[in-house]
Amino acid sequence: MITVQEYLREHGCDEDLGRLISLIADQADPIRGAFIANQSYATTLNSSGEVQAELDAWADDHLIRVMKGSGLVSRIASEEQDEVVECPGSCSDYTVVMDPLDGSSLIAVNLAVGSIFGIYKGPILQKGRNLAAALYLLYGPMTTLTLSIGSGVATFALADDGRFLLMEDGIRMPEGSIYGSGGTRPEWTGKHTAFITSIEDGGGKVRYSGSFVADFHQILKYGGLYAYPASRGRPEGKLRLVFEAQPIGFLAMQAGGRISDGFTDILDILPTDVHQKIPIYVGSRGLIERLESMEE
Ligand code: AFP
Repeated sequence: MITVQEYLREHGCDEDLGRLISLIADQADPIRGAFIANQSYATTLNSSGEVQAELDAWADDHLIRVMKGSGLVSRIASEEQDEVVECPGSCSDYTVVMDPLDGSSLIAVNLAVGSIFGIYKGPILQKGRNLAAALYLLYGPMTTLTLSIGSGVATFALADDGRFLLMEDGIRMPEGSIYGSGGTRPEWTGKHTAFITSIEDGGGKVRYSGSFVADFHQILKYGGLYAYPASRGRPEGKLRLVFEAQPIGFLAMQAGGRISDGFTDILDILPTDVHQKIPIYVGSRGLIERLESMEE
């Protein structure tokens, strides 16, 4: 059985980056351990104006405290923080961008949720293609870690002894027909409606839970499409470029899939604001290319 630490060494991962990834992996247990105790909604709003669950704030505080204390991170941008958190005294130049708890409203109904991380060398506002690593924790029937350090994608499962053990390496996203789209049909744009209809006409099967990490993970394994599109009332979509689209897009690309805003590859977009939102289409390469070739 290969542990995540052994995998990182075998793949020639930079030592500090490997230590940082290990540190993040070690937080899976405390985060999922907090689910029972912290289920209510706080009265606070996050930077995107969304009501925070207590757990959102707890996971955010916990991760920032652990990373700040590690000396391995220079700055942290979190979906839950208005401002970038500077970490003076760091021995490295790594930036972590994160959604500490993605899909947290699903915890009350015991559906799978996740945590998303991107790690850059240098400043925050970079193209997603520059990521040194992207990873997510998925708290489902198993707790898993899905990771890329730029040499393919691997998934590890958390064992009883606290180690993440390799389940699958070299994951390739197949062409597939599972699909899920956020938003509501009356609000969708003409192009989005036509695209989803074409998938349905081709025998597509809807699977959408409301947790980006969980919904993406099944697309990674089975192929197909996850979308959170622009809508008439919300042209920028709902999901965040830096915290969600870039890390998940990097993982999709490393598995042979694609991420797009409907027109262009999201990994080529230079963010101008940490909290910027973007319409997202992520999934099998063929489907995304078909979407991009469709007329508006
Ligand atoms: P939170 O991170 O605020 O819980 O939002 C979840 C999310 O950003 C993403 O995980 C889901 O895919 C999407 O929102 C679900 O949104 P809808 O409830 O509008 O479908």
